[in-house]
Amino acid sequence: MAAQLRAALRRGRALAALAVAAAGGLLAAATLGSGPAGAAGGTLHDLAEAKGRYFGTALTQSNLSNSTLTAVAGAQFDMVTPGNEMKWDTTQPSATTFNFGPGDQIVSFAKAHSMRVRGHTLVWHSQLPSWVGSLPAAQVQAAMENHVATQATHYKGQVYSWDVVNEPFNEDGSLRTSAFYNAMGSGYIADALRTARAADPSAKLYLNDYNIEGVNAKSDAMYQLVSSLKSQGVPIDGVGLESHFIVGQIPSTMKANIQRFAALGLDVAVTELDDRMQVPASAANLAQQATDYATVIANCLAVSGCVGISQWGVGDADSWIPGAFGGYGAATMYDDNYQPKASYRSAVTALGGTAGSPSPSSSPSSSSSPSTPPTGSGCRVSTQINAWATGLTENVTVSNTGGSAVNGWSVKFTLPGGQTVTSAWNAAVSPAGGQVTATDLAYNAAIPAGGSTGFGFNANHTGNPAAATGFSLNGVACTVG
Ligand code: 9MR
Repeated sequence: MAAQLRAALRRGRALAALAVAAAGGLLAAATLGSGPAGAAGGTLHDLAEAKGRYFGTALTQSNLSNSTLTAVAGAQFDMVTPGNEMKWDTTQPSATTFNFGPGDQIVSFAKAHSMRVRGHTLVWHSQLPSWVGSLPAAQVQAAMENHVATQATHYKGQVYSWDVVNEPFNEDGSLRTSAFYNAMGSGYIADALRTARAADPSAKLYLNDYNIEGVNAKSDAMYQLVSSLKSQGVPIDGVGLESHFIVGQIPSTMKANIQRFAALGLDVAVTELDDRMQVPASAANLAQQATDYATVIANCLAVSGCVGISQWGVGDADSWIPGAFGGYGAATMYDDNYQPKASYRSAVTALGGTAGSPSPSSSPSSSSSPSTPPTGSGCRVSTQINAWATGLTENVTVSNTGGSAVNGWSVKFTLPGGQTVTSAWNAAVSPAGGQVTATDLAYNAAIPAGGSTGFGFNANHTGNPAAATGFSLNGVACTVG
């Protein structure tokens, strides 16, 4: 019966099934099962479903060949977001070529495991093939509508939701420049939403962004945008809060923020949850991560319009964090061996289940063993980009937020694909693309505690003029903003 309840819930009849289950006294049964890599007391999806929510993960095509990973994914989660397989660079690599093979594989896995799919993403400035950026402005709208219509039609009836526009805002709440914004102004968002609704009327249509989890300038801008879209009758069903957190930094206003979006009649989803820390992980940070996961889940459960939570990846071994933030990792509920961490057990408890005591195999693995992070370290980076059709200028300001002066620095970062550095100032920059290191020029080697330094470069690009990402200062990951 618990299986029938799960199946019914996954078919989207959550409330009706819940009523039936409660009447039949089955609710308790739904919390008793435990699958691979679970603490005693119920899987994440069983527990979430009993609360009328889903609990999802992100999977990439390469993840599907890791049987340890897929066993945990299939047992614990009931929603899948393709990590990369439904992005424009995969699904329409040239104007006349559509490739839905990789996305279809993720959908097949989801179907085979009775999971639903969050489609991600139709319109995004990133992972956008260069041919789109090279189009004359007058052709961008038709290209965007064709892309949205073709992709949403291909997956019609197979996805629960679409992140129709991904990451439309800058940190200050202004709309981000992109091929779409540049050609069509802010109206590209409503146009994409209308086009998606026409293609797949039953998919929930979302706008999704990061750093909008708490109340701030960026989430205010999202709030104003979705309010305005709703008042104009533009189809919009939900807002996705990516939720890429740093341990100990869950915004205190997250619940209030979810509440204000839900009060507009919108669904809210936590779409890409992770909670990174310096590695090797300290015991204190792993404990804080457990608290953080419980806080996020409680914030969602507190608001009926919060429909579910997805973690970005299954475990620390497949997480995007170490590749993007040098020196950081251990961001998920499963360690490098797909053993549940303290954050998994606290998630179970926050969902109303009973977490067992940690088994020997669920103690921190080698990459997340306790250690003391370097003291006095810390940095914040802000970037400023001026781009044109084939080139860009990027200026980077690095602030030393640690407690002691830096004497001699090297700043590592990742350039988006297709960008090649042609000249630099105030730093030696090499290599010209990919993972890049900028080194001080002796005269600017010192950055006092609380002080900052700046360097910059010119680069060619092939259609993606986005800022560099994954900055670290002397091996310590920097926050951006
Ligand atoms: O997880 C994705 C990673 O494999 C890609 O390299 C990266 C490139 O942009 O995108 C990652 O997923 C992003 C998601 O699509 C949107 N929000 C931020 C996610 C992490 O970068």
